[in-house]
Amino acid sequence: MLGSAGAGLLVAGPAVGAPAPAPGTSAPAPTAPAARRTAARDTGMPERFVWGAGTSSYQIEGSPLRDSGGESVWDVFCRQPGAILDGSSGELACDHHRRHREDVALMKRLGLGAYRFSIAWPRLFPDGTGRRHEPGFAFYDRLIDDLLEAKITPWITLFHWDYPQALQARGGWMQRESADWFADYAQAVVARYSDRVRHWLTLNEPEVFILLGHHLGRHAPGEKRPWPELLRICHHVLLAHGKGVQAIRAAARQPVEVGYVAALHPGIPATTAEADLAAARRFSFGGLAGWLLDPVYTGRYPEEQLAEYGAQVPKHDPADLKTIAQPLDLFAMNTYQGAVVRAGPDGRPQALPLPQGHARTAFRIFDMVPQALYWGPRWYHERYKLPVYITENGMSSIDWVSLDGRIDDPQRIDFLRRYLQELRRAIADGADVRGYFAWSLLDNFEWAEGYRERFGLIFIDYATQKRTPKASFDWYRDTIRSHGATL
Ligand code: IFM
Repeated sequence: MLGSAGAGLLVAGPAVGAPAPAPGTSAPAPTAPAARRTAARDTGMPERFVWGAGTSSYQIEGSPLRDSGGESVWDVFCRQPGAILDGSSGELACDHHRRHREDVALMKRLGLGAYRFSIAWPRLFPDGTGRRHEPGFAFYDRLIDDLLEAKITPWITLFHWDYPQALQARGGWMQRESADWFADYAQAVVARYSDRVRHWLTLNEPEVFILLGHHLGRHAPGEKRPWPELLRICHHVLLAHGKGVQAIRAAARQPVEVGYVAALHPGIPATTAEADLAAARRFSFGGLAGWLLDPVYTGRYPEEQLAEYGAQVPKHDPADLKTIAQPLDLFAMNTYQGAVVRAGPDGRPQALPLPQGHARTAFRIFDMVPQALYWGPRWYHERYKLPVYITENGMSSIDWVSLDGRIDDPQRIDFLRRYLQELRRAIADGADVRGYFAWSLLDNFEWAEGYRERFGLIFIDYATQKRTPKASFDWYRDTIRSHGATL
């Protein structure tokens, strides 16, 4: 999803210096209560650990336009010649809108405790605000009811990038009013479903949709705005989150848990030296990703980036930061990789290139760096003191149906096992991690890459819409069954 140009802006700085040692092997473990350590090592994950998988609306459902809903910026973007690598779109995707029953049955077979999905805003409000589209609301009623019947806890993300085109036409996130549009939408969704749904996530990976969609032009709506305008968008998106949380809490019909999902690329200390530990920690809060964390959790823009962005930071009412920093119940992180970091000569973090031939996934911008799930939860919990959930982790591989009908994806199994082992080690060493959501339940529309990247535990034959569980599906089912003891 993010190429090197984008990744460099999201995190503290470009990769420089000598090759990294094997990630994480030389750094110390955090100290932790011995009881917790023993529990996680001997018996797998802690008792109430949540085993989940995730998807998002535009990537699997099929466009709301097929159901007389509204258009999203992705419907429009996909029509631009050359925007999507294989010329495809999410028009039909996995046709989950019509096949959700079958998909919920597969989730049940997998033994999922929780399913994270997003709501397509234009499916409910074709114009973004105002007029409601009842068939859209009814679809999520059915999905939620089916999940509950299968004893799977729904986790809803309110916004995973399919912004209503009607609002984009009114200026979109450049308008301060966009925060109220989002809050009104959040209020309506929570009023409708919170009798049955307790887990709410406001925005998915704001740093990614802002950077790729509004600066690099690689994602919808395809804008290439200069940095000062991007920072204004950031401010409005953060305000939308804050107002959204207020709306969720005001509309909720039972106690709820609310979070905000960041795409994070944690720093892994190159050695046990204090300076390297400090550099890795600092790296984990750098760049645009860090810019969008502190306001949410501490009510302040981070000093380091304030100094760097200087006069480009938009003038804002300090009261906005109070609105943005609503109390949250959890820290949600999507993590696919991390960077091995050491302290540079000036003490600043230096990300080291991974050793030559280092393991990479099929989507070549994603390296395999399992220690990201050891250090990430540690750094973010240390700073924000909230229970951590890994809301996305997984990989795309080159999967196909073998002659015997099986889909063997040993690399995905190895990837998931390595990352989950690191997560278990983090828990054993004291990190408060409460759940893990594999990305993704189904192969799906991978944005600008189209259908070329397959992230699913379930293979989709897009010509027939046939679903076939991959070998990793069986592996994850067994891991869930053993509650991580077989890791
Ligand atoms: O498919 C995406 C998802 O929509 C957001 N996080 C990263 C995934 C893999 O690129």
